[in-house]
Amino acid sequence: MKRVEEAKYYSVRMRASQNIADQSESKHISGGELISTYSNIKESVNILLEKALTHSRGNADFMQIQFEAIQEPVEYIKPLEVRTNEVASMEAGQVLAKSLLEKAGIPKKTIDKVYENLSQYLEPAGAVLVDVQSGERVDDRKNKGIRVSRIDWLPHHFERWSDFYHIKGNQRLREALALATKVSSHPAAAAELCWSDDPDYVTGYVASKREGYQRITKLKEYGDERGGRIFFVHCSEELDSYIYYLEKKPVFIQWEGSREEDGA
Ligand code: WAQ
Ligand code: MG
Repeated sequence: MKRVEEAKYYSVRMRASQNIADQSESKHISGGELISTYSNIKESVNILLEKALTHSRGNADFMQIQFEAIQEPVEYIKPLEVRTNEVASMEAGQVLAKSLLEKAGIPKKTIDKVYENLSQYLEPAGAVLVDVQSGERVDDRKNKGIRVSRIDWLPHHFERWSDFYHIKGNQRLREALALATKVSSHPAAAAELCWSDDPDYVTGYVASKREGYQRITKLKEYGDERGGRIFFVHCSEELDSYIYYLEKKPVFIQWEGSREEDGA
């Protein structure tokens, strides 16, 4: 008898940037990463192309979209619980973010140290890894940071999830919740702090396995192009294997519905 072939998946990634006049550096415009089947590659490339071509950070001078076959076995995980915290101002949002980080187990002195270095941590096109205990940056990726890749929802699972919770299911939440779920699901993960570098999006979040995905409706002012991601990590765990997991391990977010939906 013929053996059933395991589905083959492809990691599809995009990055787009802009040259800054009179400077050798370039400005990060947009990045994106998803998982596709072979027959969906055209559509996946188009989603990423669309994301980068119509970006509030500006028009790109450079864009790269690539796909590669995934060899590693796929992991399936459930999305973090989501809570939306409404705040009246950016200041109130930042106070809440710090208290949620403390609730997630990050020592206050580590949080303070991160906020002292914040402006430099908001520069990379990826995430910055910080040791929970020392508050020091521990990745060596300088102005690039670590880009989490090979992450997506199973087809239709995000739509079902957002319908069920009556949450306006935007593309941004789709991507951010998937990413935060992957990042937090490893033993080395303690918590994540994030807000967008897009000037027109001010909602951010603090995420951890313990406290879930805590959206905060305002973490910066409209028009501000500074944003980023900070992953608080337990350095007692092997850092290299965590970084490998973030960049290379294929993860699908799977949502099968809640117990109530099943009528249980
Ligand atoms: N891996 C690591 N870092 C990333 C990645 C990635 N795949 N994608 C983005 N970043 C970092 C990078 O430094 C960006 O500058 C920064 O995060 C912000 O990325 O309503 O839209 O894609 O619940 O602009 C969160 C709230 C929105 C969503 C976050 O981030 C909601 C957002 P953006
Ligand atoms: Mg962005």
